[in-house]
Amino acid sequence: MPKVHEGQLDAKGRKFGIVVSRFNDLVTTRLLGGALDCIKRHRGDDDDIEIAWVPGAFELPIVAKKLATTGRFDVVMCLGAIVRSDTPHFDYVAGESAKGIARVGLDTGVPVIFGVITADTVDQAVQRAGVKAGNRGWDAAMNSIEMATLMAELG
Ligand code: INI
Repeated sequence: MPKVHEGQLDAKGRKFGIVVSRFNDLVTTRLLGGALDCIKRHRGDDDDIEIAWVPGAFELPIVAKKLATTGRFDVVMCLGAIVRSDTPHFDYVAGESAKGIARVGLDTGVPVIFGVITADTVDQAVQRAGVKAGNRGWDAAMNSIEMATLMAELG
């Protein structure tokens, strides 16, 4: 029989670092609300959660790295909302944010979850933040719980 490893959806005792961006905060505060609700509904504790606010999605990776290297967290979650405009700015912010977040996880060994919405319009982003199309913050928290428990199991 193969030995199978998988995470459990139990947040009890797990430590969460959350980095959340102020840009488009109409959306990001809803992502944060969804994430906190999800952690609590899976037996997580408020005292095991730390939240750091950054100006925009571009700044998520550096603060994620700062949190990941403290050794205080089992997982770090990045929450943001990047909305397309008619300039190439969106592509730079979205690209660097995604690349940076991926790199922090690989460089530190602490799982870093990409809870960043990219959307064509604010309306579309709001829909993915608890209105019509689920809440990506809740999803990011589920992924965080799964990764925190999987990494612990792997030792
Ligand atoms: N930051 C976002 O989080 N979302 C956006 O949609 C966005 N747009 O479109 O400009 C955005 N820009 C700010 C950027 O993340 C940095 O905070 C800024 O450039 C300072 O470094």
